[in-house]
Amino acid sequence: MTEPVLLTETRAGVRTLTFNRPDKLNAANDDLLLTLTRAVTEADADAAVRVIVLTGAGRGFCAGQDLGDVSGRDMTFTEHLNATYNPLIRAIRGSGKPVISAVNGVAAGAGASLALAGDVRLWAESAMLVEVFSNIALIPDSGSTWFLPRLVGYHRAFELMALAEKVRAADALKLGLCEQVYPDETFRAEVQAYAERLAARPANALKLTKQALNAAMTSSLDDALDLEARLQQVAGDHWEHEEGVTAFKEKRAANFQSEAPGLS
Ligand code: T3D
Repeated sequence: MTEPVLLTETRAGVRTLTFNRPDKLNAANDDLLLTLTRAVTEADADAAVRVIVLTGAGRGFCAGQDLGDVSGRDMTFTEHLNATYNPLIRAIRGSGKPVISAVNGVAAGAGASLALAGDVRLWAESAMLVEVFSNIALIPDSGSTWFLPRLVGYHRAFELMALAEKVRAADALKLGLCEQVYPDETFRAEVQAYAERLAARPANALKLTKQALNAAMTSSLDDALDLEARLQQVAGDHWEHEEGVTAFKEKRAANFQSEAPGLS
């Protein structure tokens, strides 16, 4: 029996999607890309899921496009990106739920883009990111040209891309490519614990926060202020807000886990 390209597990509101082609450091073939995009979209629509985690099986996170899968392909590069990687990156960034890129090992090429695409990036100590595209004379894709300069500035991004320099965990933390680095031995448990902390937060408020932040990445201050004012009304009208204020007054922890009737 052939192994599934993607493993799915849900625990305590956390849906973990594990790329499962470990012999190739989880290099992406079309099956993985399309299955993953579907899985992110399904997780987004599933009320039982509050946080989505993307990670890799074995020692790699994702080595980018499976280079064994390209020759004889019946699509141009543009068609292929528009049919596979781009819908995936849009599904991740457009999800109303926090997405964690849990980078357990090497993240190369489009795998580096996936490592950067999460709302939260958690790395194992042995993880490494490489914008490897120029080694095969391609340009960075799957959002890397958008994510990386916003994190490290144009010039550092260009250098990392042009020289395909490897960024290891300690440097990634300094450069702002990840939020936390955990020991390899405890990495998966730490990711689950972090994800459960996020899952306990107010889901509607986080969805709106993500919407506002994503819009602000490309908007003027004026537009950001207008959008905040609109979305704050949506947050303020939601039961989560009432629960948060009541809990504060009653000096207890807020419970944002209820049925969440207003969530859509
Ligand atoms: O639409 C389009 O097609 C355009 C989209 C492009 C998106 C992209 O991602 S382009 C970039 C494609 N990715 C690469 O070029 C990365 C190639 N891999 C590497 O440079 C290195 O493998 C790594 C730096 C990622 C890791 O190096 P290392 O030394 O830790 O591992 P390794 O020994 O090179 O790899 C282990 C195995 O994984 C090996 O197989 P083997 O020899 O044990 O049978 C290797 O061939 C395989 N592997 C690694 N990356 C890929 C791969 N197999 C197929 N495709 C890969 N991308």
